[in-house]
Amino acid sequence: MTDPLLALRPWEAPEVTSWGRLAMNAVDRRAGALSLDGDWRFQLLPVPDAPVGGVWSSAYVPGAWTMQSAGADDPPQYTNVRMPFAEFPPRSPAANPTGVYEREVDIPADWSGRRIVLQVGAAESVLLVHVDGRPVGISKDSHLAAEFDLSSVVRAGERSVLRLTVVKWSDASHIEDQDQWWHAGLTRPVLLYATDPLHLADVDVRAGRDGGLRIDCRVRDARGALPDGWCVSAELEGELLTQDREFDRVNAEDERVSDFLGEARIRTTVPEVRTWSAETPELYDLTVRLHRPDGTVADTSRHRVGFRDVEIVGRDLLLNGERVFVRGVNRHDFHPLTGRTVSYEDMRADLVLLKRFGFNAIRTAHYPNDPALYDLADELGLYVVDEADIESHDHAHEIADDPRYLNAFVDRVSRMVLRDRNHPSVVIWSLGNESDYGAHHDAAAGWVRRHDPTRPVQYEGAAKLDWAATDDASDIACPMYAPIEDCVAHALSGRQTRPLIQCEYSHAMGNSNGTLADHWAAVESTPGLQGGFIWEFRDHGILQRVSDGRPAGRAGAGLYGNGVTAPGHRWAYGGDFGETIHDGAFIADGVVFPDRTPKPVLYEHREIAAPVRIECHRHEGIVLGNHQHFRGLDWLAGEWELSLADGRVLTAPAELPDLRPGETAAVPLPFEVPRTGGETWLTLRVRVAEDQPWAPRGTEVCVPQVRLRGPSVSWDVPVDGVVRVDDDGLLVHPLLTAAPTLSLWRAPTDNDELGGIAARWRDWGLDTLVRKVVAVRQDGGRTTVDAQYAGAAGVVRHRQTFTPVEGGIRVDEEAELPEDFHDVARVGTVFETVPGPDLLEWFGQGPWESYPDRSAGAPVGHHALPVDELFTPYLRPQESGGRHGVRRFTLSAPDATGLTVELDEPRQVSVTRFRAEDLTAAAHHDELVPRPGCVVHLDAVHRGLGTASCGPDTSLPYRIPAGVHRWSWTLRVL
Ligand code: IPT
Repeated sequence: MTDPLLALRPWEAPEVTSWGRLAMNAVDRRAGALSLDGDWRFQLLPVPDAPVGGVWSSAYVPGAWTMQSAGADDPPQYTNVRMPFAEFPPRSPAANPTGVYEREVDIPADWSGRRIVLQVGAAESVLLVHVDGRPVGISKDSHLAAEFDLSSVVRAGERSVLRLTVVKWSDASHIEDQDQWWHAGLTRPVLLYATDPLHLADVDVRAGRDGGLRIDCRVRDARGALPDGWCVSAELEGELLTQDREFDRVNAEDERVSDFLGEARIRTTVPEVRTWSAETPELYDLTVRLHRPDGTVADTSRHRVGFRDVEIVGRDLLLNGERVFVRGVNRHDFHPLTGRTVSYEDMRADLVLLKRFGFNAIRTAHYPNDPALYDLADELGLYVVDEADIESHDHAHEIADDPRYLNAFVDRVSRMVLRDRNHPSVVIWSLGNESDYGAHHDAAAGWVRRHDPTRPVQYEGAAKLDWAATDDASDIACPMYAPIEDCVAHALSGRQTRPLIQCEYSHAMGNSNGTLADHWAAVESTPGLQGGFIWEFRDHGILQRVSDGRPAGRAGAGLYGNGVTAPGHRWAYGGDFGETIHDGAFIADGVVFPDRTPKPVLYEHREIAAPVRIECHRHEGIVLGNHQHFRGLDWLAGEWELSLADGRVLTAPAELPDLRPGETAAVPLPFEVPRTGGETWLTLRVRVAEDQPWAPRGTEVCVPQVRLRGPSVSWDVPVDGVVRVDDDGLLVHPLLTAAPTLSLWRAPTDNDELGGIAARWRDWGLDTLVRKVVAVRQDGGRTTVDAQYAGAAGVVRHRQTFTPVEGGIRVDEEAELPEDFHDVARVGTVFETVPGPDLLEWFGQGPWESYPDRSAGAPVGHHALPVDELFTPYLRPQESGGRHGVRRFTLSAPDATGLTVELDEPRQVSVTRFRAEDLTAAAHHDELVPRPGCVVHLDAVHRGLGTASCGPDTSLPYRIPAGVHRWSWTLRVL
């Protein structure tokens, strides 16, 4: 006999979103639940209706089988927009891996007479539930839990066989076409719980900044009509609130309420309430109890309540009446060992890191994240844009108005709202991502607006048609990757009708995020702009064993740290599991590496978001400002640091003034600024003064800096000496294995490649320039070498003049780029040193990597790092390791031999073990072989990074014009 669930063929029936599934609710069921996590019997079938009966292996729950040995025949696959199969919606491919999970469950004897519920945390993408061979239910919606009432199919004290069948591809896959790895399995915990037949069916808590608290409960009795005399009580921080005994009257007077549905309402006002915000995540413990007519407790639900208001006034989004800046990031549930399954500890670590780097908001791109994430956001203080699991990208237009999918859209949005509405962190509902705009969105927005008028709703696809519209499915204009100039123009146009907060901006793929500081300068100075969400949090590199190409697995062998993998492993991206349809390294576009090592951009972001800033005013001296929205500065401590060019560094404790948000004050410096010592910088190191939930005391929060004095020019006086060049006009020097030559090329960044810029450079022949010496002249001690560098697009003239100076050689360089070379990667010098030097010390910006358009977070100072730690191991090797604004540097070996270079002006410098061609040739970090010496670049100019892999290219001020470029440097032996 055909199984009725299979007979429905629910994997090709978009109208079927569930069967036998309980309504979503926000009742907390963790206490007393029976976890079913662990190893389950497992079979991977080729198609959903293949007979079960082969050999069982085992699979771990929660987990995706694509990441486990049981799923060796069905590895992960990465596609962005395109579907991994050719079938049109609602069809799925004939080959459709289907995982059958099975295990025995012993139903506790003391559950007799109780209502027994199965909760499946997440199943990707269609779930069929059977108990002892009997059909129980169906669910879709891969990132929300599904609950089924098992009371009639299991018996307390007896053993049952629970089978969860998960079909990988379905009609639902077409609306789960997010830019991420395709996985399949039971990716969140599975549990069983029991309640009294008389139970809380839902609890809805609303708490405002005026202390107003509103609790609405739905009550049901599984036996039928509700008994007379039940009531609900609530306890806030140990204090009992009014019990609602009004239900009978409500039932009697309100014809809409039947004997079968009880509604209890509790209203109170908490005096002198401590309000919740991302800066002040004040939470109150709330326990809601349902009492039987005899007063005993039938059901309990615990919540943590944050009192806060979200509202849109005019074109501003206000949190507790304040126009807050949204410093957000897009976050997927991702882990390099387990794929879509994330642990509480991992989520906490994600959020703690975000807080430490100045973020205050998360968009749960592009589906409701694991439930624990919202608890953590409440507790640590992060605003959440909660996004429904809808992205129909590849077939967006067909689906947005296909009536067969209407139910699925409303189902997914409403279930998310019903799950998450009690979280103070959730401030905005999002209808999904990249799904065109159709009637389904209006239907879903209508449901949300009616059901939860306390929060705005947003949908990028609706608002993009006209940012100034007032009648679509979005209360916020939330574009993606809009040039900041367009946002400013809109805010100044007089047409702005609603907040403008980019749902995605500044694409963090590889070495990227150029002009973040310029972007924020515009946001902070333009009323109407409030920020946005960087794309994205984490590189989705899966830890892969190179030997057999399989995911390394849960145990974590092969993790190393600092962003790189242990030998024999690599970070896999699209194509690395043998997929023929894939989108390569586009999956690696986070501000942290797969192992959560911060990328340099995070320091940039931290500084841009600094709660404390300093300025140097001619009359007032140093002025300090509190740039928070809600807090004073008492949770912070400071230390002044004065860096002089002559190498002196003075430090002194800083007294942070008592400033309210938005206030500034002049502050005295606790030391005299020396009159000598050259260029002088004042840095305020700001640290956490008392332990915060996200940072122990002493954690650095920001390092604002001002320049107190400019450089005093000291340039070398020529002395008699000898400079040797060979027949090709190349400098001969005992410490250099490759003489200084002109460099116009860099190993293309992901932005350079995907933005088409590298292709242009290759067309011009920048990567294969041929050098030819034209003339070598001696003039006194001075040697001038004229050379030409020929590429397909023309010839670059280059002159080097070598002058012996006290203890070394001064090199003056000049390059003339013809008009056709108007936008190159860099204009500068490259040379290579002998093996030995392994430490770089420099006076300039640092200590982390910085580039011309990403240098706001790297203060000027005296920095030192081992050469091997200067390089940033972006997943696909590319230009990296640069330091901006370098005035001089020393490269030394352990025996103190080495060289020092003094630059004429602050310049872009990089010291690595790799030539640009080494980086260009490698696809993964593990393929790189470090050279024994150092490859040193000194650039007169270096093209900014921009964000062209998705979004605007490097902005004009950071591009390199044609014409003449001049730079000078002095090389000395230590
Ligand atoms: C945008 C997507 O929303 C996001 O999921 C991701 O793919 C991002 O781009 C790029 O990494 S959509 C893009 C077509 C603008």
